[in-house]
Amino acid sequence: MTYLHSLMVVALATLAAACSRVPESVEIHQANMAAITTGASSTAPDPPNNAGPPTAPCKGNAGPRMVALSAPSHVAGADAGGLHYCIDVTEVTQGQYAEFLKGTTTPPGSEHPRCADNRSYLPDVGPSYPNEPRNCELAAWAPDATPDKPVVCVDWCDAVAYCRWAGKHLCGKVGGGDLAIEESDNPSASEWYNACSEGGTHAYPYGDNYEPQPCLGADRTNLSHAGNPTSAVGPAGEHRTCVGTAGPFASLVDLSGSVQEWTDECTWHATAEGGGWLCAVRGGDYLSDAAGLACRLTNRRNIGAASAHFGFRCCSEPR
Ligand SMILES: [Ca+2]
Repeated sequence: MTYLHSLMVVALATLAAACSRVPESVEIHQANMAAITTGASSTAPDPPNNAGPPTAPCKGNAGPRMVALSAPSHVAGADAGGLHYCIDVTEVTQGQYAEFLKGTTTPPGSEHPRCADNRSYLPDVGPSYPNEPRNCELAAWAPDATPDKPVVCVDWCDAVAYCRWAGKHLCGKVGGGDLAIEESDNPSASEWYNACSEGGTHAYPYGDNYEPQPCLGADRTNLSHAGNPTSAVGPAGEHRTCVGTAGPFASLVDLSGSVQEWTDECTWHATAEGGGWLCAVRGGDYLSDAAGLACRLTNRRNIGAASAHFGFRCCSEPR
């Protein structure tokens, strides 16, 4: 009996030890899954700017994590707390855009009344032919090799379609809808400008005066990637110095620099041929100078333009 009893004690102790390890192993498994899901390696320096539950306080079901912001109200009699909305903490990545390409059921051309000419959501990459000019090298779109890099070479309509698919909208007017481009530097009106300028209080996300290091512009590119500037743009959200100064603004990365960002801030441009829509691409990119990297609007392009310098992020409403 004594021997059997001892055996049972040992067996129970072993069982208890095994049980106590179960939660630990589940935790490790979940951590691994998170790393796989986000494309992060175990040695990556704090990737969660683009990871985790995508939209906890915000509408949306795909894409970068979001934070909720308030925009100042300059309208007499309006709520002193301003209007609230949500914005992606990083530019949309190639991996996220690839999910959209697989999942969307909206035919190109039907995503927005301005986009009837859009024939494809694919980034505009590949070799150029006389009747089929391309704007970007093949390497600019490599969702399997570089899933965490910002998607580029997408036009305004592609960006609109992605944000709609994700349950969000291309950043535009605070309170909803598109914004007249003339209002694009009004923090009470522009979701993107309010986010970049911290409610209109800064010229750059990090302060009033340009600095070469916090954000990825020409100065930082030349310092870190001399001779090979096209390799300068790394994973979205890696420039943890390129953020706002306080509160949720301090979670927003790369509004200045990295890649320029399409917004729903457009104007009709009449020409002899009939005209077209020009839309804002904001914040400058990895080759921009101090002026181009500012939060105020400095660039606008044809709605169908795609470039290795142009990406985007989305906005949405609080849940
Ligand atoms: Ca940017």
